[in-house]
Amino acid sequence: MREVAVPDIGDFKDVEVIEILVKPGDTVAAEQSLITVESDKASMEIPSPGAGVVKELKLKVGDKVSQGSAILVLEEAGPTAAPAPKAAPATAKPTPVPATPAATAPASAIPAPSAPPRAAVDAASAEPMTVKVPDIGDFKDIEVIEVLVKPGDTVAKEQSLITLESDKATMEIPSPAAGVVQELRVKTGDKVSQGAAILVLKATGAQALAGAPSAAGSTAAPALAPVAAAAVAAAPLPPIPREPREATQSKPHASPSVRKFARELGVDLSRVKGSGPKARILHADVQAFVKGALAAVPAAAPAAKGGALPFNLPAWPDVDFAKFGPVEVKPLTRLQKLSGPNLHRNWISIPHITQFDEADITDLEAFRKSNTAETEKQGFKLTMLAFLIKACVTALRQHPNFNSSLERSGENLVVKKYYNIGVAVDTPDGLVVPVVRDADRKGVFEVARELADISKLARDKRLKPGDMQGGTFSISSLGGIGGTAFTPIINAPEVAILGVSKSALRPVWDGKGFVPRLMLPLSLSYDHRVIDGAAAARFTAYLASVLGDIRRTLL
Ligand code: CAO
Repeated sequence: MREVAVPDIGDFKDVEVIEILVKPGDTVAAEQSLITVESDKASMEIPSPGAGVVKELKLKVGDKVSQGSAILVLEEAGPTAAPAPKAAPATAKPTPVPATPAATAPASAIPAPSAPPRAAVDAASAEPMTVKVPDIGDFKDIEVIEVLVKPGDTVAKEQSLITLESDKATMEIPSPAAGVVQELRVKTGDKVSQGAAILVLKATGAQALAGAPSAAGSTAAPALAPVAAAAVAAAPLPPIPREPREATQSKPHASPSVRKFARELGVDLSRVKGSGPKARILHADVQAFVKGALAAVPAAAPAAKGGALPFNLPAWPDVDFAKFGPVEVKPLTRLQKLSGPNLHRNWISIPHITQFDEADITDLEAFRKSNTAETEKQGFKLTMLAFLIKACVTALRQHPNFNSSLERSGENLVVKKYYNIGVAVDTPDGLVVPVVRDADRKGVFEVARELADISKLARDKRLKPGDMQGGTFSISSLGGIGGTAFTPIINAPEVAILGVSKSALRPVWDGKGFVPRLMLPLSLSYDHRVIDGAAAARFTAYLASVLGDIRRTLL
């Protein structure tokens, strides 16, 4: 029994395990890949130091590992074909090394994530400069699997120029300077070694050269080469393994940046068809996959189309209803056709939770009624909804995350400092959600007047697209119709929506006895990626307290 650990991987620390390629019970051959680790610019597989049976895994996907981190426990199958590593007998070798005398020294070094090898430049040249493959140790004839720039492109310093790949290691070669690509000297499929010209770069300004020591004492020439050379010397490319990929695994074939891109979008690369050489997955393939998946969503909605559903669900049933009785076919309205796919997208892409609560609006209703005569004189109704809008603004101020949007990248929450409340309006053609803008700056009468105006515009089909944009939170009130609770669908990119049902008189215990109180049911749907359950419960409890004592909107 032997514990297999991460080998000497140079300065490569806290690097993420992106795949575990074996499981307990698996029989592995010597040199068979066990895990894949990945930094920003390089990925590599760590092969088994010997043959045997995997007894126990010591890590999981997402763990960060460094040299010496335990990978698994291996029950060895007697003497193996793999030669025992000299320095660390119980350690997986990062990659097998070609049997050349010079190959022994850098065998275990792979690039540090913080300092990937930079492309070398022709030290003697002034602008434009030839960017070359840096010192990549003893490894020769590595295939260029992607050329990431084209003539005319402006590149930033450290921007990846090409991707090189051997059977088990992939790495991107970043630019040593900022500039404009003038000419490419490589193409996909070329085999390159140290010193091979990658492209001709015209550096843009002094900034690109700043901080670089001068080349061989020259003061006039742009001094990029020593920087590149130093970085490369410290971080040679991963050694090249002997085993062909096909012999070991069938994991998707993609460069680190493509893997990262796919992870950001939540794309499972095993479902993406690669269009590159040897079915390699390119950026464009991931993009095409996402576009296809998005396009499939609206197509899946109408039953008549019978199209394929996303997530490999069975196709929508295509039934001849007329076989079972008389039917009438009514075309969907334009509005339904537009809003349906949006509702569907929101429903399947947002993890919805609905929090239910109720507010005691006895006093509020009395206050509303005491003011209705006055607003009616002015020509509009003072509805409960106007008070709800004001109360929501107060709750949103107190709980700002409910007035936010998740950035598309999923990296940031954009919290809005304005309060535009969308209101779902039921029209004969379908649902529309016009927006009451800057509700925080308007009095309840003004909100009520505006509500009357926009609901009329909606029902007369006179809303303009701008009237329905810029919302930060929505309310869907079915209180005038009935029901006790429902689960409204969030109006993306908002993160929450309040559903309101019909208020009713209920017996409420006041400590001494039951008293009749007018209770308003609240149903708050929220995006669980942004808001957790406790926050939602606090929000509705706070909102109920505001509705219970509307003076709180003044605080
Ligand atoms: N509880 C009890 N009664 C309520 C109430 C509540 N929560 N909310 C409103 N009412 C009453 C009103 O007081 C009014 O009574 P009166 O006619 O006696 O004065 C009556 O119900 C009708 O109200 P309303 O609908 O005219 O006014 P509103 O401000 O409450 O709502 C609007 C306006 C535009 C939201 C509403 O007309 C509407 O379209 N609601 C449907 C929204 C919808 O479809 N949501 C679903 C989205 S998800 O598919």
